[in-house]
Amino acid sequence: MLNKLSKKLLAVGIIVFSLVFSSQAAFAANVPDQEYNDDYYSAQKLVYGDLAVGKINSANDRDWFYVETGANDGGREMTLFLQTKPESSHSIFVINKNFGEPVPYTVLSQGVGNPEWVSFRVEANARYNFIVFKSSLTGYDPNATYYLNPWLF
Ligand SMILES: [Ca+2]
Repeated sequence: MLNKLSKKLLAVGIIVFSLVFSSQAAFAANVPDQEYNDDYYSAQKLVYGDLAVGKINSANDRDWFYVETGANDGGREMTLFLQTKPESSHSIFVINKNFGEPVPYTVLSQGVGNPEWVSFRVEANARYNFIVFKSSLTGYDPNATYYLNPWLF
């Protein structure tokens, strides 16, 4: 039986989950991982609020996604959330800007061997690349689904 605190935490969790996965921009969509998307040039485009849904099919698989910021987005905060199965946290992700410039970010939530929720400040008219791949620290399940969600505040 749930005590009062657990119920409260559960309620907060459900609200956060709903915010992350449903109250995004009206045009947000699910974007399935489509091979081949293993490099900069084959990266799949996302808009804020989209939910990329995919699998790391092999140890060498890379899934590239990107978003482009607009002219008025400079100084805004982007969050990037990567969810994998807790028992097989098989994916890590890196974030870079344009053709590979590093992006300093703050870890909001730490997963197994990798951050799962980060935030960073964006520049206007820039391309941010997100690369999901197998962690070298953990095993992975080629059938496990990951969810990747960029959001701009
Ligand atoms: Ca891929």
